[in-house]
This record gives sequence, structure tokens and C-alpha cells, in this order.
Amino acid sequence: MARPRTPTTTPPGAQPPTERQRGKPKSAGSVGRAAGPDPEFDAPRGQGGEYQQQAGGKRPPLTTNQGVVIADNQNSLKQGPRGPTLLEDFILREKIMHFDHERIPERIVHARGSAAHGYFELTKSLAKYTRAKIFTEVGERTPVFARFSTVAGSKGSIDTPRDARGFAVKFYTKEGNYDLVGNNIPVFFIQDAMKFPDLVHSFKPEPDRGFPQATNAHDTLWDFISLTPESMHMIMWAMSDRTIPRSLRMMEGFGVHSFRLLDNEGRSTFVKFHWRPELGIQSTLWDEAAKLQAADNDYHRRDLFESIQAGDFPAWTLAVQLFTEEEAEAFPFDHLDPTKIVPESLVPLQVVGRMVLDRWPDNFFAETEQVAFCPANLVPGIDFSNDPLLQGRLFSYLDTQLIRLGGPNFHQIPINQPKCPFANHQRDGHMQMQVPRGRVNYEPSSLQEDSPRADAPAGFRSHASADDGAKGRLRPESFADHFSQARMFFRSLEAPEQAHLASALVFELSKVETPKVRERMVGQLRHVDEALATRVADGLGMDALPPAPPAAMPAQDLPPAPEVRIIGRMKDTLKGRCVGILFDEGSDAAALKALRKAAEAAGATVRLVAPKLGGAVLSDGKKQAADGQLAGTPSQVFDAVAVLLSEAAGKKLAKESAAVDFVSNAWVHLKAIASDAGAAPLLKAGGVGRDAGIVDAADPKAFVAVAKTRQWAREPKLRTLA
Ligand code: HDE
Repeated sequence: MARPRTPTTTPPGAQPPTERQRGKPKSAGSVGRAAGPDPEFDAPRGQGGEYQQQAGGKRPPLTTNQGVVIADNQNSLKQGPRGPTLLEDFILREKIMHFDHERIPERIVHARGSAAHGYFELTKSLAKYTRAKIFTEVGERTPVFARFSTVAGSKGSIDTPRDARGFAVKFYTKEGNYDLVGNNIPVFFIQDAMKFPDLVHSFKPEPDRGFPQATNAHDTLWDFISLTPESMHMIMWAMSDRTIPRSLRMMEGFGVHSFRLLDNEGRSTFVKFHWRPELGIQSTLWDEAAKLQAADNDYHRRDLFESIQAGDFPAWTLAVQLFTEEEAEAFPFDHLDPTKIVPESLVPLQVVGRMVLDRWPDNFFAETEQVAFCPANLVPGIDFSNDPLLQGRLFSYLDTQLIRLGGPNFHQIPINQPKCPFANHQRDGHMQMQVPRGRVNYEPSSLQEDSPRADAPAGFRSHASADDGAKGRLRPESFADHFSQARMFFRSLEAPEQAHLASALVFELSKVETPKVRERMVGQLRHVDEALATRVADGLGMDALPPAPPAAMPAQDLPPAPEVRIIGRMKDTLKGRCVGILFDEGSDAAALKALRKAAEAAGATVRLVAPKLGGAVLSDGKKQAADGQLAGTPSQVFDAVAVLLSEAAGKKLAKESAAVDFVSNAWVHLKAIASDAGAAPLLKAGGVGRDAGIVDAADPKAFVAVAKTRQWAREPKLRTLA
């Protein structure tokens, strides 16, 4: 039987016919079908049921998962109009059964993430160091899928907590999938995988009460940290502005561990990977991040989505640090210890390529949720180092996919499939999607010439390292210095960044209920920097500095590492930034047009905000629609704002709390504000003062100049920083 050409389903939005209108009741299975061949039905089908996949154009008939066309998608099958629903209704049962199983376990860490497709293009060959084609073929574009994530929160949690961010990139290379599964921070909390479950348990919601969600500011995390001095360097990064990024497009990414590059002869060079955002690194202020949580839970996801949809494709350069075993021996730290960076003064960065994200996934679940990264996904020419954290990760990622994605064939899910041919003798298993042919599923074999064989010259070879030693649960002596780089990080920051870091510690520890945990933590800080510990103790209202717990090694004073700063390394640009213009009835049309033009010319996106979404009539008598309604579009979602108001509107909005918050938050978040005379009463009500960042709206050039940066000089006037 062939499928009817015209679907008989109820159109979307329409009510299905009642029993009376329809006449004689029909069973769900009694759909009539036209005879004869149907090209749509007879067309070959791939995996996954194309009927659901067709977008636009011809509307396909709605079917069950068995391909049976559904006549009525609004009513279950009943015994009489008011009678019970029948168990026989296989259409209802299938629909509900599938719905009941829509969720899979979320990632134990990095559950909340956003991802995009794109490409990586090599700009400088590393052929001298590696045989991996992805790093030797200049100009070659390799497809990538990149996922950015928070670490602690659940899948549905907020985008802007204070947290490290995952920065995972899957390269679909010609030689197999290569995953660089990094973070936006170049070090980690712990030195050995053995401690990972404890670390994660300590920052997740506490087990007896189930809160707090998506935050480190609670007793269990700080209890663990204060007893784990190796975490001090990471804590400096975690309490810095790095963990409250402005946008996923404005974050750096790091491979964290040392890896190896292997040349054709198997000679090894150590490598560290760095992603640098082309828009420059940029963070929010803590108060801003906290208020963003209320303004827009999806702030980062939306920003990534909108920039890609607008064709402003996020891009990063990939840089490497390369060093030999002998050079590493001379470092004043052990590069196999993941709590250490290799300062750029020791090994400079070399830019080798560029990643561009230019396509949002078609389906969030199928791609972003089901993508399975694994640091063990390597290609010939790249290898692991002995970093004990990395070694533990090699087991964990594959293992976690078995529970998350349900079985050993998750590599067949489209987002996880290599884009190069792959063939082996692994067979069967849960959800096998392939149909392997032939008799031979073993090796050695002689029955089938075309059965896959190992290929020694082309294949993956591990570095032939000659590691030796007595078995034991060991921690090398060279991992004993927990404080020198933590101190280097803190002392390398600019003054406002140091103040933010100290305030972040005060904020977090103020949420800790157990005094001994707070005290032990401040004691640990004394090893990092006595002045920092004093500031935090003072911010917590401690009467005296607590004693420092014993340290395996005192901190050494290292030269500053300017690369850890954000201030001074941010880009002086409006590209990728968003400017909000608040207007109302009678606002100056010419000024609005000029400001918008200047900001857009400088690369910004401009959004118009008004008390009503329909907008208002401007001074030229024309109605201007708004992009956002004032109460739902606070100034924290913008990088700079302008306020253009008639005299009457200025007086009216000075009594409107959403408008007052709009200007007052822009002021306290150190943003540039352009305004006209009509806006003066509102600015006054919002407590907006005068400084270089407050400019006349009649001077769009001046506004663009100050909108590119935050007004750091304003901050000490506004808040007491620790
Ligand atoms: Fe992960 N990590 N991790 N991690 N990690 C996971 O794998 C793990 C570590 C990172 O967008 C899990 O598929 C162990 C460092 C990212 O899907 C899990 C250890 C770094 C992502 C896991 C670490 C990372 C994960 C959870 C210590 C930065 C998200 C779900 C030995 C270099 C990837 C999953 C995505 C995810 C284990 C430490 C980055 C459980 C055991 C260090 C970006 O397998």
C-alpha cells in the first residue's frame, strides 16, 4: 500500500473535527490509502527518518515511528466520546513512551553548555615537530564542533555564575577525530585524577540539602580547598575576573596539560595549546554577573547564537608553546603538574591557526547534548604526557559516555562520527546502527581480502618513552611547590583585578558557615600573599590573621607574568559589543540616528529600549519600534548605553524604577553613558556622577571612544573593595 499524497492530519492550530462533524467514528488504523507507487515513499531512506527532518518546502505527513500516517494527532482513541482511552491506541502509547524517555543523564560536570560548528585553518606548519596532518597542511580547513560549558551547574542552570568554563573542540580530521578538551583557565585544582570525584562532590550541591546550585560559595567546596594547598594557584584564577566572562566569544582557552607532538621518526616535543579570542578577552563585574542571572539565564548561549545568526562569526587563534624534554628539565617547576603554567617569558606563544564558528547546530539535543568529547581522541603525531591528571581523564571520558549515551556505539551518533572512513572488527552492542557485511569480523583472517587490517606506517604510534620505577601511590617531589605560581598570578594582576579577586574571596567565604573553614582558608592565603590574606581577613571581619597551615614548600618570588591579566589586554573595540539606547515619546530622532550609526560603524550591535515594546513617536513625528521592553532589558545586557529623552519623558522615567536601575547599573558597572538634557533628571535619580565615561549624546564620536572600555577609575568611588 502506498502513502496518501495529501496528509489527513489536523492542521496546526485547528481543532480536530468532533464526533458529530466527522460522522462515523473511525479507528486509528483505518486510514485509506491511494493505490500505486509513491515516489516519496519509495525513495531510499537513510538513518533517522527523514520525514521529521524536512524543513520548509513540502509538508510531510505526520507518521508513527513505524511510518504509519497519523490521522488525528489531537485525540486519543476512546470508547465513546466520554469513555475510557483504549490500551489499543498504539499511536498514543508510542508518543507517550517516547516522550517519557526524552532525557538522558546530564554530564556529571560541564552539564550546561552551548556549542557551534565551524572550521579550523592551519596558518603555520608544525611539520618539523609532528606528522599530524591537521598541523602540517597550511590552508587546510578541518571541520570542528566546539562546546563551551560551565562546570558546576546542572544543564538548566544559569550562564553567568562564577565558574571555570569548559572549552572543548572536536576536530574532524582526515586522520580521525582529535579532541582538545580544555578550559578557559590554564591550570587545574588538583594534581592527580584520584582526587577528582572528591573535588566535584565538594562543589556540587551539598548531598543532604540539594543546594546550592551552580556556585562554589559554600562550606563543602571551601572545606576541601582549604585542605588542598595544591589548589591555591587555580583558586587565584577562579576568584579572578576570568570566571565571569562577558561572552563565550571573549574567553581564552587552554589545553591545560602538556601534550607531545611526534615527528615521523617518533621524536617528541612537548606542546601546550592556547586559544586566543579575536574579539579580545573581556569579563563582567561580579555585581553585573549576579544581576545578569536575573536578566537573562541564557545570556551566553543567546550571545553565541545571535552572533552566529548575524554572521559575526566568533573566531580564535590557536597558539602553541613548544619545548623539549631538556628545556623542560630546566624549568623551575614540573610542567607535568597541571597546577602550573609555562610562563610566556620562558616559552613564547607561536600562532599556528585559526578557528571560526560559523554554524549553529540544527538540533540542540542531537548535537550539543550528545557530543562526546574525550582527551584520548588523538591522531597520529600527537600523544599524551605523563601528567597524572591527564592520565586519569583518559579513562573517565569514554566511561562516562557509556552511562550518558547508553552503550558502546555512541561513536555512530552523527555528531560523534569521524568524517574520514573508519572500519574495524568491533561488532554488535546496544544501538548498533551499522550493517557490517561479510563473514570476517576477526583478525588475522584470510577469507575476505577487503577486511580491514592494521597499517603500521600510517597508524597511531605512542611515544616510546622509557619510564621506569618502583610501583607505588606516589607524588613526585617536583609537585611540592603549591604557592609560587599562585603568588605570581596575584602579583601580576592590575590593582583593580587584585581588588576584585580579594572581594571575590570575601564574598565566597562569607557564604561559608563554618568558622574553622574560613580561618583555614585565610591561613592558606598567607602562603600566597600576606597582604591578600590581610585584606580577606579584614573583609570577613576577623579579629586577627589565622595561622598559616604547614606548607611543604614556601613560595618563591617569580617574575610577573603579564599574560594572566585581563586589564590592559582587552581589545579597545566595539566589535562584538552591544550598545543599548533608551528612548521614549519625543526622543531626539536625529541624535538617535547619529548615535546608532556611529556605534554600528565601530562594529557594535545596537538595541533600542523603550518603556513599551511598540516603541514611541520620536521628535520627527515617526514611530520607532523598540527591540526590548525596559523592564525586561536592563543595562547589564549592554556594554555601553545612551539615554535620549524629551524633557517630559525624562521627568516621567525618573520615577520609574526600571529606568532608574537602567542608568544606575550602567554607572556602577563602569559603563560609558551618553545622554542629552532631557535625560538629566533620570541620571540624577540613578545617582550617575560625572567622569570621562559620561558624555554628551550630541557627540557620538566621544561616546564610541569611551564605550570601548570600562571606566576603571570610577570603581573606587562606588564600592568598597576588599
Ligand atoms: Fe573533565 N570531564 N575531567 N576536565 N571536562 C568531563 O566527560 C574528568 C578536567 C572538561 O563539552 C566528563 O563527557 C576527570 C580538566 C570539559 O562535553 C567527565 C578529570 C579539564 C568537559 C570528566 C577532569 C577538563 C569535561 C563529564 C580529572 C580541562 C566538557 C562529561 C582527572 C583541561 C566536555 C563528559 C563537553 C567533561 C572527567 C579534569 C575539561 C566525567 C576525571 C583538567 C571541557 O568524563
